[in-house]
Amino acid sequence: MVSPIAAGVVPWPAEDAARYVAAGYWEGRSLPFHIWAQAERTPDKVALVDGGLRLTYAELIARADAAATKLTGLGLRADDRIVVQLPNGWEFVVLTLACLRAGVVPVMALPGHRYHELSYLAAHAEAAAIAVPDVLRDFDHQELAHRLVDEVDSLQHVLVAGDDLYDGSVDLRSLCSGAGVWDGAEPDSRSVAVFLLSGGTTGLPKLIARTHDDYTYNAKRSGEVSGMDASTVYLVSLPAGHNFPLACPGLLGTLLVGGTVVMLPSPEPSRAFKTIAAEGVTHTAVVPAVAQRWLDEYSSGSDDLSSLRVLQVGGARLADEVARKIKPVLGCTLQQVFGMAEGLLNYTRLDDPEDIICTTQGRPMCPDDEVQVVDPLDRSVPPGEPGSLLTRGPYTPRGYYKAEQQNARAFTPDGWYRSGDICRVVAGGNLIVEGRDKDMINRGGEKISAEEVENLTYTLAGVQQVAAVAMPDPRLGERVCVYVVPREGTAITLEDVRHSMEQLGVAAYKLPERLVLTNELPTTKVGKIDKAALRADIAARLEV
Ligand code: OOB
Repeated sequence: MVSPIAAGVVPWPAEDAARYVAAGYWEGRSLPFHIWAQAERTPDKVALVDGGLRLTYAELIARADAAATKLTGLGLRADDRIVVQLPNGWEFVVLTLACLRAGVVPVMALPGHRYHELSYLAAHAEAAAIAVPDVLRDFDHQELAHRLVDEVDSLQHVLVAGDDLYDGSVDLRSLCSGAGVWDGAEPDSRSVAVFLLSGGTTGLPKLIARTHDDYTYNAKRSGEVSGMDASTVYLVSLPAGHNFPLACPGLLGTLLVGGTVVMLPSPEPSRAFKTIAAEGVTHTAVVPAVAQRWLDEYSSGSDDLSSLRVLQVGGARLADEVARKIKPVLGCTLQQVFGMAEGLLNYTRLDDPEDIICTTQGRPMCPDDEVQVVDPLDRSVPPGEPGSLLTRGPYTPRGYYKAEQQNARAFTPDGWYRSGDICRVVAGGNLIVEGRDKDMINRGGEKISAEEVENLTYTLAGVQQVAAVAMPDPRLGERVCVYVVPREGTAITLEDVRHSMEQLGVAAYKLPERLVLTNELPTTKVGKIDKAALRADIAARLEV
């Protein structure tokens, strides 16, 4: 028999897998099996809303089945990969369901990604296809996708959601608009359902292989702790390919319980408020920077937000003062979510005391999530003390895809994932995120690897040494700052660094927003660059 576990995917040890099956977390069916079963129970219910388009469950699965068949017609087979970089819209949902149904694995790229990221992702995943919009915010995604086909050996098809198609592009809207019945095989439940991207502390993002068994549990259990049921109307306004709006519980969790998914291109406040009022949205997910904007811009009486029951906030630390305003201003229950594409999800529960909801980032959703808080030598710290969070569990894979070297660092020999987050465990097992010991910059929920920014900055001839650090920002939490030691006789400006990164086709959110020139970088006792000192330095400069 062919193993369902593709080369390069790190499986859970057999004894753990058996435990997860016995406990009922892994149900042994594919993710689409569960969604299609739900659709058959409520065929006439509205499943998906995008502007004026409303699709019932019957229509949605008929479209996804037809699209799955057409993907097969293009030559795509189970375990083939497709890089998906689509804006929030019905095409994203239909294509994702079609892929899941046919066992074709979507690689969830982010909207901001450009040549630098997409060429790497397509090559690393050996993707056979890429799905993009034609032009979005003045950027020609279709042109870039065709350039990638020329450069990446495995890449053959460009699927385009748009009006203005090049020769050789596949019309994604028409691919996703038919009605059909899929008669292919159901994907194995242990096979990969989606590839998510890691926030990344190394040069380029790593791929996280999430299986049908584990990702179904991820979405279903999240739906339970978020109080989802068939009456749920879930608004997607963060980029849909991110784990949070995709499956925590996100759009997949909503479809698993027979609710309605509403797609919006962005969380821009006035449109989000109008949509919540018009569609009777009950649940949505935002990052802290968006929660803050919603609080600032909502004035009671303008739009009726009374349908909103749960506002999930996660992706970066939510300040306690901001958390306390959510219920009084927006009238809904706050649910803090401390999650990661690597797996572990912590949620405050809807009926937790207000103090827990506003001052902690919640607790693991699964009884078999294992968490440990350790010191730099991996020894457990006393209860209540801060330390580095390690985790294992039924929806936390034991390694990144094809990344042996990084796996040796990011996972312990017995399979614990080193989250890189500094946490404290308080009463009731709730976690408070105090900081992190990974070299990452969290710009309003978008994760940027300091090492990647440094490597890119080193491509400038005048740079002798560089260190990228987070600088505090009132709106986004953090932004990227680079400290540069220039070579003698050269002048380097912020514009030089940004321009050179733009030329390399790097996503705009990673471009440094401040540059500090210096003669030398501080070092620690062991001779490493002292990033803590640099973070303190930039914070002090901003206060002046
Ligand atoms: C979510 O996932 P990723 O993979 O983009 O980022 C994970 C990292 C965590 O390790 C932590 O450093 C940070 O983002 N983070 C938080 C946080 N939620 C995530 N830091 C402090 N407080 C929080 N509430 O960001 C993600 C995935 C699923 C659901 C929600 C968020």
